Amino acid sequence: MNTIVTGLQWGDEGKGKIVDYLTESADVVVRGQGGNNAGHTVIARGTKYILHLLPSGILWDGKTNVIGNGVVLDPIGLVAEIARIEAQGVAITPEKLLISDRAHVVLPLHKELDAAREAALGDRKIGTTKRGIGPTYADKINRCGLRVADLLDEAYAREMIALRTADANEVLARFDLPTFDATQQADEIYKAFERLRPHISNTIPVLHDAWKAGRNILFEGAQGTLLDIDFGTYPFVTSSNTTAGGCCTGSGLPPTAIDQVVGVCKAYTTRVGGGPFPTVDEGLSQYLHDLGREFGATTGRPRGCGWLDAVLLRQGCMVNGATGLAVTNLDGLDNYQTLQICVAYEIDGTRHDLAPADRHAWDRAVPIYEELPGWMSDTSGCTDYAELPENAKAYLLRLSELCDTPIQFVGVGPDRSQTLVVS
Ligand code: 2SA
Ligand code: GDP
Ligand code: MG
Repeated sequence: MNTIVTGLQWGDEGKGKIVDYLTESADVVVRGQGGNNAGHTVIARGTKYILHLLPSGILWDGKTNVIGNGVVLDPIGLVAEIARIEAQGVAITPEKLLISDRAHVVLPLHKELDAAREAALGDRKIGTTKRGIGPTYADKINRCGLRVADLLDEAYAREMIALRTADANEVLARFDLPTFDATQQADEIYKAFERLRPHISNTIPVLHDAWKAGRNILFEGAQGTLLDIDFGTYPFVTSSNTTAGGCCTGSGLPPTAIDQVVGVCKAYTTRVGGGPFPTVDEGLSQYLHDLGREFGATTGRPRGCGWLDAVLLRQGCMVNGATGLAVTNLDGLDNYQTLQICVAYEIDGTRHDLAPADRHAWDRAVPIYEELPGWMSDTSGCTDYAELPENAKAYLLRLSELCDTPIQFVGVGPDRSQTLVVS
């Protein structure tokens, strides 16, 4: 069974936890897009791990973890992450972690360009994680990027880094920002690369062979559908295809190999960074922040919170081909008297069941809400779907109807054991 786990909202849906749960029966865990802008929180055996580039399967023994070609890889960031996770007692060996030789490399200058561009945008900034994601994907598409395979030929890679640095310095100088020294930058990259070198390989046959041998492959999506470069709230998106298709192009495993797509969403909605968020609710944000919840795993930024938006989820299920929903953080709503679900938008007097493409229409989108009664009881101790309060089940059922997708998992707490299997 080959499975894609994809986020249906603006990221941070709890994918890390669902992937970790599914990893038990997986042989291979793959990241196919994004970079260390992702932050996946996994609580396993009582220990909290925050993963950025490492696939969640790294926390298990005997699993193969692949960083695919579609990922943008910051060697310095990855080495720091490996050191941090190893310090938590997890060994990261070349057998456990494979890095595609086709992945693109994030250089320090990409991070600086990311920050410079954000500063230049002023009020219209995207709210990026400043991890250099956009500039690195831009170089990839512009065909001037550096790939991991290039690093294997040091003389050539140093030449490329020098060219790229000269280009970037021109831009940075325009913003009166510090420029880079190409040699120093290449030295930093190579210092980190030595730790990664034993992990580099052509990962395409590894995945193909695993598929043909009937081993279970699990794809760990990063960010979410609404941050997808094509299907998200453009331009307030990340620079990769975060939807299910991106897992195939980002790994080399074809669409015919995929058996199921699990769409992960929270029982409410959150977003960090700029851009539209029709169902945002100040009261709900305050309530969840007061509970110590909803702060970014990578940057610690408080996430804006709002009501469940079925317009966005419906579209997310369509473009991902979700075969099941994993609804996390149900426990976050335990003590709310009355809950709302946005079932459609009204834009200029017309009802819309799907999200608009026109970026200005978002500003005029007024949510049409359906009100449902809360359950006013603690769900975090539930160990079986049947134990959930009736109103909680009714809330989930309504969500499932609105998206025309069955509920497969429900999350009632951050721990691995707090995942209820529905079907
Ligand atoms: P970028 O850095 O170019 O990918 O930013 C572009 C947009 O994508 C959003 N984005 C994210 N949104 C939620 N979570 C993300 N990762 C971290 C986490 C967030 C954190 O998983 O907790 O710690 O702040 C993530 N990564 C990118 C970003 O906010 C921009 O809207
Ligand atoms: P990801 O980027 O989609 O993997 O999600 P993050 O790890 O960035 O954010 C999800 C947050 O919700 C983390 O703090 C998780 O520990 C937490 N979490 C996940 N599922 C649940 C759940 O069902 N209940 C609660 N209370 N927390 C959860
Ligand atoms: Mg996250």
